[in-house]
Amino acid sequence: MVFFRSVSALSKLRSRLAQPSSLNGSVRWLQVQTCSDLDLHSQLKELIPEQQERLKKLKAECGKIQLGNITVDMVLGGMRGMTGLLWETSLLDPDEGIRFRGMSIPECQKVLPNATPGGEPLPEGLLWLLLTGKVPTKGQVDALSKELSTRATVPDHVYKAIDALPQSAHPMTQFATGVMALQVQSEFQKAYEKGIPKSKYWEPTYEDSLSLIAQVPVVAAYVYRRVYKNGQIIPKDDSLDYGANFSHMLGFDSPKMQELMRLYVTIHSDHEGGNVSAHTGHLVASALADPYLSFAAALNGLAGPLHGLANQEVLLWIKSVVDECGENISTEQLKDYVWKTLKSGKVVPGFGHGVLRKTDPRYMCQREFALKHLPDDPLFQLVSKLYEVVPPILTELGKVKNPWPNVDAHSGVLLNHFGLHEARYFTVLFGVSRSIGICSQVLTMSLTFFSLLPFRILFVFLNLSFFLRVHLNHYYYYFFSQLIWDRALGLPLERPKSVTMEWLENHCKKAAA
Ligand code: NMX
Ligand code: MLT
Repeated sequence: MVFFRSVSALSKLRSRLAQPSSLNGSVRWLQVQTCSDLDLHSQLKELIPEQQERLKKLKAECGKIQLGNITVDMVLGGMRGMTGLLWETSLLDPDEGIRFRGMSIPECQKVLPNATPGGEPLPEGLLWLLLTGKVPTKGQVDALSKELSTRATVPDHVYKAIDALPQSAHPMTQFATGVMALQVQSEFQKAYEKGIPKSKYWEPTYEDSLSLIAQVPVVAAYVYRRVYKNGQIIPKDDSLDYGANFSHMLGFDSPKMQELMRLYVTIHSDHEGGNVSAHTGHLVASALADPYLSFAAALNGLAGPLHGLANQEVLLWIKSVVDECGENISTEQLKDYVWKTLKSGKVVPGFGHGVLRKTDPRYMCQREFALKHLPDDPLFQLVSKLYEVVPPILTELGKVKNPWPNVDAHSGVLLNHFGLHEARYFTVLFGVSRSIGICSQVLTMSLTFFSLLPFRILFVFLNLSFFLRVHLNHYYYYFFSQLIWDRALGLPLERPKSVTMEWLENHCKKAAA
């Protein structure tokens, strides 16, 4: 059965490859195709040393090549435009938006396995893609779902740590506290204390990362039910995939909400390495802090209103528009409201970006979801109106580099439509999603898929149980996880140079002389 599903997924992929793409000529399609068609075992043998040697070669041959000039503006302007980080899992283009391992969001929607035909991608599939650079089969994704659900048991002390906070504490504070409490189980920390050699760092890092990804939805759902549903906790359902199970634990079992959650987690997972949360996670991990410590730090950055908290701010702001002007607000009234916000010294939440210079494709795919599932929702219609009204006003302001909407401009009204009305909770959903991207950068088990396929086929013919296949997956993840990115390549402590204003003034005087 798994074999046939694998074949059908591969032929689905091949037929996609045959279709004309707006991105013809791009190497990423070639990579996907090449890996599918080559002899798997020999490809594996080739790829292992290649991947391990790649960084060494890059350093040896290109180490002294310049990447650009650093200007005083860049130092004073939050390092905008300064290339200074290595981040393998995704890359952001200012005009096209994010690509996960080279694939745009529409491409991921087409080729990643889904729960229902033509439905949204399963986040486990994206996790596989981020980790390996390969499109997984449905069978592999199902096995990964099982793997994650077997790891999703949260120790009691975590709930107690959260319960020690007032119920009124911000959900992000409660969530980050829960993640910090999870750290007690860190395999990396234990192994380091026992003196594990550097060459083996990847093993406990992998262990921690998968457990963390598996457990954050449980912690997040606990926070939601504690704060908003009188502490009535809904246990996980091991028959469900990652997104559907998260939705279930929150208390939402409608198929459309499950689909929304799958899409939500997928698109919020990763946004290259320089955004505040990813960069923070990477920086903290560079000190050899374990994945729990690193991810908790990332969450604290995500909780800022210019970053992840913007999704909360957007829905609250939209509701303030409705409270003041009603749902049937005219375009002129809406313009006035936007100007009023700006004149009071606030930003218009959900618009603008540090890198993007066009509408965020994550906004666009949420818009498409809304057009398909909730076209008549009054708040969606207001969001659509804002798309017409806000960009010209921000442009008129003169200083905003990107007047277009970002991911946060849309997510709240979708959640609100399906009953998740509590805006203060929204950033927690963003946080759960980002565990996938941040941990994937720490892990790179590029070759697992190919290593497994011959064994899978053999086992299907031998009719061995699903249980056994899951455990073999586990074994092979371990075996090939020597490619854990940050650890296996020994990326160093991150420590850029800082200077004072006096230093800059003196430097500029000398440069002008
Ligand atoms: N409303 C009002 N003013 C804005 C906006 C906006 N949406 N976006 C940028 N500006 C202002 C910005 O505050 C700055 O003003 P000043 O010089 O007086 O300090 C000026 O325009 C230039 O900023 P940019 O270079 O265009 O943007 P920057 O890269 O500094 O900041 C954001 C990017 C995302 C922080 C900024 O656009 C913003 O505050 N947007 C609203 C908050 C938001 O939606 N954040 C979510 C981003 C996505 N995410 O999930 O993280
Ligand atoms: C993100 O998803 O992290 C945000 O869009 C912010 C960014 O990329 O800087």
